[in-house]
Amino acid sequence: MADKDEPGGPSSVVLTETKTRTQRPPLYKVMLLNDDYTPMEFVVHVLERFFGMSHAQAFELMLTVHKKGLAVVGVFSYEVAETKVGQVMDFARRHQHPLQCTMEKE
Ligand code: TYC
Repeated sequence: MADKDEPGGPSSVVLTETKTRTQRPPLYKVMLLNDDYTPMEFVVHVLERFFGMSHAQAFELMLTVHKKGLAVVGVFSYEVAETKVGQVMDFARRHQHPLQCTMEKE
């Protein structure tokens, strides 16, 4: 009974289709929120220190947050975004400023 192989039986051939779709890791926007109390120079310093911006870039972005209420200050992997948010919140708290930094999936 060699001709009576059932599909999926011992001598059937299984063809596996491999879809090569590249999985990009999700990215997260890190945002700074405006408030009425944190000094402008402190925010500029935060942007220089934790986001590697020049003084001019940092000053411009600080003004954007000041005028618009919030701005994206960088886009990172989950782990890096979480670290940046933690560093900024910690630094602001230690200096007793109410500066808020949050992250959101892009
Ligand atoms: N609005 C603040 C002030 O006038 C400055 C400021 C800018 C605070 C950006 C927070 O994320 C911020 N002193």
